[in-house]
Amino acid sequence: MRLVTRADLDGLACALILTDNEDFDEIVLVHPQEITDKAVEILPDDTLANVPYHPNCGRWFDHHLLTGSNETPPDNFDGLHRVAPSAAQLVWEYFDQQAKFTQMVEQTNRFDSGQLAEEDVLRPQGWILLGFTVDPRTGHGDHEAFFHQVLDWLKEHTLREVLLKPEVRSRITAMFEQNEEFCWELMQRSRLDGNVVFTDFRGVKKPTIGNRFLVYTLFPEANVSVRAQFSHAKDCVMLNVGHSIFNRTCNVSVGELMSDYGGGGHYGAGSTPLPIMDADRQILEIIDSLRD
Ligand SMILES: [Mn+2]
Repeated sequence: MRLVTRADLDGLACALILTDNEDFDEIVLVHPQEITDKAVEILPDDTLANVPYHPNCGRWFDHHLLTGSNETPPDNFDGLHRVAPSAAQLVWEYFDQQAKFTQMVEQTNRFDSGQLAEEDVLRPQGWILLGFTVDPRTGHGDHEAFFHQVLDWLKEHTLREVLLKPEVRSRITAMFEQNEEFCWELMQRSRLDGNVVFTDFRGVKKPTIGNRFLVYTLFPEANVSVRAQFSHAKDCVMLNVGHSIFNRTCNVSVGELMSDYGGGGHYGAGSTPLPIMDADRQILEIIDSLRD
């Protein structure tokens, strides 16, 4: 039996609860788009968590919107799906809300749904801090190996002990240094189009990675952000769109909008690949759809 999940804090919390209750032979880390694109093989006894539904899987937990680019599960599927702050919340409910995971799930809910204060972005602590260090979107190298390592540690140690591990501490230090540089790059590469802040990292060879919420501390007048950068394989442009977590006035469903272009996501955040040749036109179109 395999667990297929995403290597972020939500995936980590799902994995902790699932492996506490059942034995898994392997934990496979994927990007949600790989499930949508059917780019990974899914087996009949696979448990999927925090990723879209795949018709081959045995059990499924997810909290994303079901949009046009997703497969629809049968009514009697095993697992849980509804719009919720995190997939971990649903896995936790499925296994009778074990008290030892309550705090982790509460904090994962806050982190995954962006219910954060400016303080959590600038000076994160506890699960939120761990969340930023494991998050693939924060862009540290080798995040999959790190995810497995942190998962193993959390089975044996308290959160405080894990945050004190040298490997974790060095990531935290690197993250704060990068955030400073990232702020500088954001200021240079972003422009405000009414309520939309658009950041174009396509011209940057190796974009600095940084906290994805920093843009909202720098552009408090924007209520939604659009960020373009080349995909890892440089075969398309990846567009990331998100409602500001501080200025909560954007009422366009980002997940729906992204699914019009083949991507997906939540009401408040999502992403889509765009063909390189057509990206400029489609980006303008998307910004237009997001304008107040
Ligand atoms: Mn999630």
